Amino acid sequence: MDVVTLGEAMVLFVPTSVAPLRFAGTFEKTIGGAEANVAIALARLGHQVGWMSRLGNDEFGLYVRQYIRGEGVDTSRVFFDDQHPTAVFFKERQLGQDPKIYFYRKGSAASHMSPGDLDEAYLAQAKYLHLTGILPALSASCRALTYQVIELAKKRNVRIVFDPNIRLKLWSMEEARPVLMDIAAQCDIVLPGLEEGELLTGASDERQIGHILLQNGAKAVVVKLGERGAYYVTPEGGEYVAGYEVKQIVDTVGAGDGFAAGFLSGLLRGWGYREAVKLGNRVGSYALTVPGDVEGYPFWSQIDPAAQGKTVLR
Ligand code: KDG
Repeated sequence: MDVVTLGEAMVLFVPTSVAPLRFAGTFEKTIGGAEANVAIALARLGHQVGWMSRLGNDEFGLYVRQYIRGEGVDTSRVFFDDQHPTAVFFKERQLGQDPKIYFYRKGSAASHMSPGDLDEAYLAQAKYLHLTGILPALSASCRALTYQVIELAKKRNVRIVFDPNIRLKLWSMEEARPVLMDIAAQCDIVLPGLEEGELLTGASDERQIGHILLQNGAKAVVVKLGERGAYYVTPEGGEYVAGYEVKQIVDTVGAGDGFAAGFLSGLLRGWGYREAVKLGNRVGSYALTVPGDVEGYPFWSQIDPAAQGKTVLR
């Protein structure tokens, strides 16, 4: 297993029209959820990846598992919960800007995950654990689960990559900051967006953010800068890596997850940070071209045309 991740996936309804949600009559049904997005993008890039979670024992839960399993992600550690439902969320499309997001996830099956859901042996086979700041925001038991998985990953020498993914619809910044900084301190690589880095550290530019998060305990920090690309820094020094131009941006939701997948894919291929960040920028840019989260993520044959025809699925 290359990467194991854990978190909530939801059914996502994307209206077919650009209008306030109250006037939207038809929707496309798909899925979203940061960690599942990363798992799907990694599988398309050719990696062995496992997604751990809980879903409601309902039609939506079966749909979400089928979708993610159909992408080639291992779902053998996904449990079905008879008591609590699968979460859903909606995008409200807006002309020329990002959609508004509406979650219906309070009390969901995934929010009832707890440390008892973890399979240490399963985690231990992975090279990387991918974590986001959404999981600890879901509930107290999910927060306990986050700390537990970090402890187990460290014990079993699984490197941890952490995307803070601050979701202020789930908790306040006052509540989030100490928890996310504490988690960031225990992870190997931290991947904040610029605005997230500012909210977390109080610093106002990527260099300061990188410096503070290294001081806090990370071994490497990559600050995502949108169309400017990304800035990465390790104790050896930092560098800017240019982004990819996208002519028509449809929706930026899911781009950070694409970045995490591309970056991890580069590291798994044995590349240095510069090349890994470049691949992260590239995979993230594909996500900008579609209204859903995951439909745009590229297959490896799109990244490396030489791979075309050599592999059936990816
Ligand atoms: O990164 C994309 C996610 O934000 C989206 O799919 C929904 O997981 C989600 C969340 O909790 O914000």
